Amino acid sequence: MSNLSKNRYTITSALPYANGPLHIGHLAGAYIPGDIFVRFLRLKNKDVVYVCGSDEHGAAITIKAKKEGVTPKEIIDKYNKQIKDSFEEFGISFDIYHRTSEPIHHELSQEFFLNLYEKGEFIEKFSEQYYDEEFQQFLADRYITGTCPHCQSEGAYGDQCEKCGTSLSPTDLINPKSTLSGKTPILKATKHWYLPLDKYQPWLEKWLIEGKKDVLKSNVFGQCQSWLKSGLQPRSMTRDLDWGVDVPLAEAEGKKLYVWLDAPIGYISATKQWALDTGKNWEHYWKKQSKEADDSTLIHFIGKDNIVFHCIIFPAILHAHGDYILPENVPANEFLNLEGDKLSTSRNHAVWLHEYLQDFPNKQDELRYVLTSILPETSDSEFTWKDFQARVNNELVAILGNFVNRVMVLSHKYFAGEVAFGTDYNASDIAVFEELAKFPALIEQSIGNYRFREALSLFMNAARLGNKYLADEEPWKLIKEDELRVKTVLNVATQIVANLAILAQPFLPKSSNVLFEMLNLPKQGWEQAGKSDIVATGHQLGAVQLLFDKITDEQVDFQLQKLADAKAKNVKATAVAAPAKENISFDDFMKLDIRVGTIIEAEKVAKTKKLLKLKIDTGIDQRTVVSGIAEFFAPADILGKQVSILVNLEPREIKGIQSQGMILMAEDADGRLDFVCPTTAITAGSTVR
Ligand code: B3M
Ligand code: ZN
Repeated sequence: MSNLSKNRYTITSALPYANGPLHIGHLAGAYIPGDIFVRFLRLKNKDVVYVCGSDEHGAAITIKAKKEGVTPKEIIDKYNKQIKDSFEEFGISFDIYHRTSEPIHHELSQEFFLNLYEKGEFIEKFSEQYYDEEFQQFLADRYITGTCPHCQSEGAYGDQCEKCGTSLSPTDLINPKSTLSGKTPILKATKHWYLPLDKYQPWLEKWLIEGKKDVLKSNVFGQCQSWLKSGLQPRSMTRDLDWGVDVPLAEAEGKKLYVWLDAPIGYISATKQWALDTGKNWEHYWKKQSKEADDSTLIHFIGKDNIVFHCIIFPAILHAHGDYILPENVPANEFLNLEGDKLSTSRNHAVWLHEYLQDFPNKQDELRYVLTSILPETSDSEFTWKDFQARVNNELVAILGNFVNRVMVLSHKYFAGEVAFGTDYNASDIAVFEELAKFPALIEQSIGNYRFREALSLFMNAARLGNKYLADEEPWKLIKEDELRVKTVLNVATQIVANLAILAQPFLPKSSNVLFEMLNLPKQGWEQAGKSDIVATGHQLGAVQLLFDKITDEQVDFQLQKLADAKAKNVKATAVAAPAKENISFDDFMKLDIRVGTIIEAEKVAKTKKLLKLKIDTGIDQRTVVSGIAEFFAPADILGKQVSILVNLEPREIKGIQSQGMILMAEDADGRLDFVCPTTAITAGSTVR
């Protein structure tokens, strides 16, 4: 069952937060699938608009701004540009890449809110919420951290514990702290407008569970089912924040719309702007049409963390509004992993698109190809650089590139690039044409069902068919005795190249362009695909160009080293931030008797790597201490050094030596040790507090 029977399509890919660069996980989640689908629809001459843009509101933006010490506006301007450039480079063919900070978007979001408000859809509720007195700000979502009530781990956020995955609200947190001031917040009453998702639950069950059981991918359907099963709760559509779309009510001064209310409306405002720019009617793509006219088909491409917003919350909003079409499908992907580990922005475990483009300029299609081959369509999948290399070298170079190159080079060598006469097709030629003719429908079927990996492998099978044909016919051997047959073989092979040029368009847009250039043909639509007479006899081919070249071992090693460096750096950074221990009383602290002492003797403890035996003048006495610092300090270098020593630690026997006390050492993330010592000479026996 292919769902490509409609005439008009509204296609969206998730609006990325403009708070950081994109990585391969983003491409594999929402953008490559969306782009393949849209390119295919265009080839089929459908009326399609493909919209996206930056999501420029919410705590994701303001927290990043605070971290970098700049304004939110500077953050969104910087990353909007970077993200937009990356999309362009990879040929993600949006009709518009918009921004939710644009006035047209603020207006439309407010209109939506007011529409629901005037219908009385919202529940207005006062509730006690955490408030940072120093920053005079309510603490929504990620502005508050504390201990998770479920798994007891520190650093859970006000909306979610990332350790155990439980979704939380700020008042669930134990020992809550403001991420702004670090202080314990107070509770303060505030008013918010809630969307009664519980009220829409019966409608959602009918629309989603009954209506979309056979439409949604199973990973998507499963998530929806479990959300509905646990029962929907009213969800606040407003926030106490100073960044976002103003709530358009006099009594809501200083409040903003919840980012997940305004962001999906961004799809619509982007379409509006596109329509203004191109003289189209945006309502055809979003609003329910009259009985006679066809509704547009709305499809959201997203990653799996956005499923609830696109399958439940946004549809509920559209439904409550009433004038809008609902999504036909939400073909969300699962997650892409990298070299055996989750992709992570905070740990810098990622392949960043802007860095890839620097390291591999002109290899955009190669990454598109590999990511499409491993799209996490039904379960998580994994990118590794070795696999990237293997797929590029063994598939793109050795099969597709090799076939095209041979056809082109031989045609130029034997016939000066002319598709010479030769249509005296024999049985094997006809068999090849018959095979070739099957691909367009098969690929269409796969794309129509969001099986892009399958579609791509079908495309490669078409290239394999060509490669095999040429290897079987061996025109380079025939040329001496049967030039006419060679003409025919190269004619057949050239028709296959032309087919590949057409079939490649959804997947490998740059390479497809190069193929058409080499063929010296204008771009062809899908209706030409499968034919055996695309290139006319006597046609003059263009110059030979290289389609792909190999990825070297050095390139792979360089990328692996980069990931290893990031990991090493990250280990250090996170270890430094080890959480504080539990509080102790002042009396407890005063029990420690720490003095300044002087090292007067030092020697290695035999048969150990780490231990030094020290004699310390503590001002009280001279005593022996065994200390595990031998890897960092040579005995001769520390004689006379003043150190801090805990003198009332119970004596312990270490390697047969009575150790009377402990030298205080600082230890960094790598386990490197250094003394905690006075910076000027001070009398031995002075107390340390
Ligand atoms: N910006 C979340 C994300 O980037 C969010 C998507 C909005 S889609 C309307 O994952
Ligand atoms: Zn937890």
